[in-house]
Amino acid sequence: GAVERERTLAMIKPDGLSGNYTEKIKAAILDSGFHIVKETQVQLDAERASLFYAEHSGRSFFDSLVKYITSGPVLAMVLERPDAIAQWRALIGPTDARKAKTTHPNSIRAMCGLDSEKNCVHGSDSPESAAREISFFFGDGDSGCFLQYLFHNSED
Ligand code: DGI
Repeated sequence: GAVERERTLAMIKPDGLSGNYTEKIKAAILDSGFHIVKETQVQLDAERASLFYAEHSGRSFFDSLVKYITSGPVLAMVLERPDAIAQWRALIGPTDARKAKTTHPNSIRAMCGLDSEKNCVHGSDSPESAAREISFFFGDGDSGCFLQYLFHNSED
């Protein structure tokens, strides 16, 4: 029978974008059988970044993480294929890009990441976080919190 398709949220972080890795990363995505269903390039501010990484608030690296992720634009993408969440996590490799370079040399983080913070890409880690993170960037229809936020602010 047909394997059920699944969606995940991928994000190219500021160092990935500024290092001109976007085309290489997209080629790896398509070569691995994902479809890029939606994409949007946005500049997060500290408030939005803190919401996105809310589960890490209180960690020692939280302020540094927010600073990094707001240091330039990010490219958020909805990827689709069977088992997309696990397959995208496998393709990006471990959180620490230094480890990725030794244990997962063909991973995206090995290609363009630097360390455990500047690791150039994000991937949802569960169906629940995929749903939340897709909604964060793209909303349900026109009701995405990010779009609403932009719209709201543009009216001020
Ligand atoms: O899902 P991952 O991105 O692989 O990793 P995660 O959910 O544990 O952490 C989310 C992000 O937080 C990660 O991409 C970079 C940052 N981070 C995680 N662990 C550390 C970290 N940043 C620093 N500076 N040090 C850490 O130990």
